[in-house]
Amino acid sequence: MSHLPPEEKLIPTSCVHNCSGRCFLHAHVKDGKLIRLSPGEEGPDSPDCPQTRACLRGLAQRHWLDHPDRLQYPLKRVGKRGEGHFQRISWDEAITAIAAEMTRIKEAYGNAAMYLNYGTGVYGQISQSWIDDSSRGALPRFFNLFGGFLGYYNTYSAACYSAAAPYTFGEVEGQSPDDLLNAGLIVLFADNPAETRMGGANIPHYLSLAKERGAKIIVIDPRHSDTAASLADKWIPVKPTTDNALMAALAYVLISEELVDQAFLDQYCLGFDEAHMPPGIPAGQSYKSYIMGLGEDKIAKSPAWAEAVTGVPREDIVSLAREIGLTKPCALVQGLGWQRHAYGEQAVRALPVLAAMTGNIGREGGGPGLRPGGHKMPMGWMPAGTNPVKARISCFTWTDAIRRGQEMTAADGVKGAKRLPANIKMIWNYASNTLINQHADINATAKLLADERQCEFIVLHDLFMTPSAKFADIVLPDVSHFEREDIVTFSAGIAYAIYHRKVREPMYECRSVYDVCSALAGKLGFAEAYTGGKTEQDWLRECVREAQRQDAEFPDFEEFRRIGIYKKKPARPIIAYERQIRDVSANPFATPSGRIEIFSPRLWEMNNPLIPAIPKYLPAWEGPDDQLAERFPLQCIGYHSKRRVHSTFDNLAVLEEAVPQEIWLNPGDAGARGLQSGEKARVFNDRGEVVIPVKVTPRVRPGVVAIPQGAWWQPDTRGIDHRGNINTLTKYQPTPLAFGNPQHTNLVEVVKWEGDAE
Ligand SMILES: Nc1nc2c(c(=O)[nH]1)N[C@H]1C(S)=C(S)[C@@H](COP(=O)(O)OP(=O)(O)OC[C@H]3O[C@@H](n4cnc5c(=O)[nH]c(N)nc54)[C@H](O)[C@@H]3O)O[C@H]1N2
Ligand SMILES: Nc1nc2c(c(=O)[nH]1)N[C@H]1C(S)=C(S)[C@@H](COP(=O)(O)OP(=O)(O)OC[C@H]3O[C@@H](n4cnc5c(=O)[nH]c(N)nc54)[C@H](O)[C@@H]3O)O[C@H]1N2
Ligand code: SF4
Ligand SMILES: [Mo]
Repeated sequence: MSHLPPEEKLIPTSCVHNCSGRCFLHAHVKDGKLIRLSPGEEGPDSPDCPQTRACLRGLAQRHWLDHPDRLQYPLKRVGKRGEGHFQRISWDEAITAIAAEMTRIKEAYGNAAMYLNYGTGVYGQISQSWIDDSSRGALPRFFNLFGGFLGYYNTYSAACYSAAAPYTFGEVEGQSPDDLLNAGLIVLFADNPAETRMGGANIPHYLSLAKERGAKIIVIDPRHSDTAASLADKWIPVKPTTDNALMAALAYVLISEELVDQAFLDQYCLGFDEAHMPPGIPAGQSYKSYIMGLGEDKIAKSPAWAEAVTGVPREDIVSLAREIGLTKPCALVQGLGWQRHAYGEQAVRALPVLAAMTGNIGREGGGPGLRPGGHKMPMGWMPAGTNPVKARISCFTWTDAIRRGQEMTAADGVKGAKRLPANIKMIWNYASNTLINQHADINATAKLLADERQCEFIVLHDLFMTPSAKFADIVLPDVSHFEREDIVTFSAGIAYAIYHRKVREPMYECRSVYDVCSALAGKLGFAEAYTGGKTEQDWLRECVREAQRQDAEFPDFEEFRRIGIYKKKPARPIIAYERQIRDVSANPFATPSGRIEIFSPRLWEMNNPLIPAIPKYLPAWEGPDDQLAERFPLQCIGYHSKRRVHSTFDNLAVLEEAVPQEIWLNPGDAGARGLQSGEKARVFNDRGEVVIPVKVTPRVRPGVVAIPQGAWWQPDTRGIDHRGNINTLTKYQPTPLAFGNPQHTNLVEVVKWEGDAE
């Protein structure tokens, strides 16, 4: 940077929040102080090797790093849990107290009573907070050496997706987004990458290029999302939870108008029609029978039928089906929004059927109807060893595991053990606001956590006094990722790795997760086993050695650390299931039948009408046709907004100026309630109430309201939330197959807020 003042130093670093981006940044440092962040300089931009280009949040985060509310020293709770009263303690006191409680809980209940809560605040090969695979990272390493912990599978992101997609395909593969450039038509279902995949090298980049090349883009979403607004030729506003009815009608039109690639279905798929069913299944169970009204329900899934369910006019359904059937190739892409719903498993498996019916699987410019995949970047991890506790829960069910863990079995999603050996008695909550803010039904969670006899000890490690932190017994101040070193990788149209260097010394008394775990290991007598005498940088050297082992061109450690970013331009896009489609007998799908299982015999054997063997439309609890709609007539969905990364940055005023927290309400629904933009509304159901400003807009379909998820819960003395946290309204009811979080499925009523009577 030639225009850089001589006293300013540029340090390559990265933005690493859980927004599905990883953007290269340069930190401008003067006299040891961070004065500015700018997009990292990383060579020329080109369509096939785009620059990473940080978004508004990434560039604004200096105000977050230097926020006056940063946690500065360890805190101990005084008063009742959840009241939010704390007292300063020293690190020595904190480590001593945690070690003593951990020892007590281990002796009284065993290691399976200690839960590491789901959290996505930190990515990195050492400090990663999301510990799904417990064989990596500093925190699980510590707990494994202490005798193990209750782990989780699943994510709050993609629970239904990860559980359901393998029943269709065996192994799940995604087409890489650089292949979108080969598509003639792109249909995005419940996908809003313009907000959820920001950053220059991400999916919107490829969507824009595809559009430039003449591809048509259609968005299916109850909201006119930023993606619909900025990239789409057409928006189809469907009622939430009804996409399966829409897709069934699309299949109906494809069949009726003979737009089906029968040869593809015959060769690669199981269960599309009665002639291709597994042995021993009674007649009428194939997908085609279900669609044409020859199945159990005897209902033809015609566009007229679907119009009544979905709210999408029948002629729009017919023309969408024709476009999908006639445009070759066509990329059908799913987001994760429709699977964070009641029966979220069903939509996940239905879109691949349309991709198969139109012969788009394994083809350039087409795809399997799944999420996009990405080019991989090899990288080592700080090894965590193995967890002696084998029991795991679906991450959404941790509140159940506090209440009644020992009753929980496979029927509640427990894996690795017949039943849980213990109720959860201790939670370590690292870089997570899921303890309160991000989990469903906040009022119920708050009540549960307030009872100190149930979960006896909660440690929380964060940068801020979040709504979750208020429920901790010990709060530890972490360094930010600008105050330590780590490596992150990114995988989309291109793959890359970023070394984020320490930009400045740790602030206040903040300490990193490795540092905290090393101190605790020392207290508990296994420091040497934990650290192996290594610093964080020593571990990172090993990570890079592993990358070099897998990729001969990967730079050596010093070089990588100096330049900060290593990008890999792929030779060609990833075409999902290309091998299988080329020769399915030599390369069968990883399903029991070796085919794409439209009908899944494994699901059939479960014999559960809520987990059908073929993807079906199942009317949702708290869906548009639930009786509860008489009292709470509006469907309330959440979404991931550009304003925040989940709850991260909610406390950043400059971002609130850019995108205020408000509920979207259709003009018809607003008019009926006498509400205008800028006024405040009460939004409520039997679980809770929020007060939030209204945005009256045709960008959300009638009968639906939308609140961006992630606002910091701010209850008054009556429990009414004044910040607009949607989890005040969401329901705790795990989905049937995945035991996932249906946090977008809620019925509410909205009325004008008449002021605070308190
Ligand atoms: N209603 C509803 N709820 C949802 C969702 C939804 O769509 N609707 N989405 C769900 C999804 S997909 C997810 S992934 C979860 C996400 O939920 P969480 O994983 O809890 O994500 P955040 O709310 O961003 O919380 C991350 C925390 O990490 C902290 N943090 C940031 N940087 C650091 C650091 O360097 N060190 C430490 N120690 N802490 C740090 C932040 O301050 C913040 O408190 O939410 C889920 N909840
Ligand atoms: N800016 C930003 N980016 C993020 C995140 C963030 O918090 N902020 N979080 C990241 C994480 S961890 C995740 S998991 C992903 C989440 O990615 P997604 O789950 O894909 O994001 P959502 O916004 O929940 O849902 C996508 C779209 O689905 C729509 N939708 C909701 N219900 C339905 C439905 O029933 N049918 C249809 N057709 N559409 C529906 C929503 O209106 C929304 O526009 O985003 C990632 N990216
Ligand atoms: S897209 Fe994500 S990683 Fe990139 S700058 Fe924005 S918040 Fe940071
Ligand atoms: Mo997520």
